[in-house]
Amino acid sequence: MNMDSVINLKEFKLLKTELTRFMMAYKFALDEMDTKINILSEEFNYMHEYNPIEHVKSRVKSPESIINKIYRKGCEPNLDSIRENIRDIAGLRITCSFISDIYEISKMIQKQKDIKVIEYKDYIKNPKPNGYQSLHMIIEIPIFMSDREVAVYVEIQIRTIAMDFWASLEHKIFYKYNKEVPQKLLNELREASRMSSELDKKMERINVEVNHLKKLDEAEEEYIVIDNNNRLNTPLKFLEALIDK
Ligand code: 0O2
Repeated sequence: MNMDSVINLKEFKLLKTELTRFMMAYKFALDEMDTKINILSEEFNYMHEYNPIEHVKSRVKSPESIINKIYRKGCEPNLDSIRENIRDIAGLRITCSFISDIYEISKMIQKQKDIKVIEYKDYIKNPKPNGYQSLHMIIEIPIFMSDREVAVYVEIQIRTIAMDFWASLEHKIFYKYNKEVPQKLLNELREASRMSSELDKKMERINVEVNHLKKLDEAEEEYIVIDNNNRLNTPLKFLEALIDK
């Protein structure tokens, strides 16, 4: 038997194990983040009778996309360099109901002690030139394996339904379109982003006003309960009774 091929086979097996471990860490990081987001969502719902999270999507970047990015960024093709340079191998996208929910959820994530925020990009306050909006964070989270602990980067994108609608369609329209996009279309795209941002703001305003009305109703209901003990059902009857006395 050729000894060179035996060594190569051993090396190949080692490489395969290392590669599998490398990719598994990203899957585990996403499992951990999914659990964290589910806890936040359920607890928030229970405490505030309101769920700010519309839906959550997670994905591990495909080997093909990783290779394309290595090539695009010109980074060294070894695992350490890939880990350091390609920080969105694990990606989590959280779609929220309102803009304020985005910041609320982002703060809740940042406060967790095992999470380290590495990068924070606010494309809502500063949209990209094409109109893209989202809150991006690169976080680092520890994963405990059978014989080691590894710190894994996860990219978190938090956006509203309207921001997600715009980004999904923009991606669909321009995916694999490598030519220069005419200025007229770029302007229209930015305009669409501005319109969706207006819609977000309007929905948020309506929500704030309705919440205010709900609070007033609740206060009145409490008042009625107190009155019920005195057989007086509404503030008006209470006043009438006072005048009669
Ligand atoms: P995919 O397939 O979604 O993963 P990076 O290239 O990540 O090292 P960059 O470009 O500064 O550095 O990162 P940034 O700005 O945080 O954006 C990364 C991701 O945000 C992208 O990942 C997209 O998912 C999303 N994104 C950014 N800009 C746009 C945009 O103009 N339109 C849409 N639809 N999505 C955008 P990937 O790796 O490009 O793609």
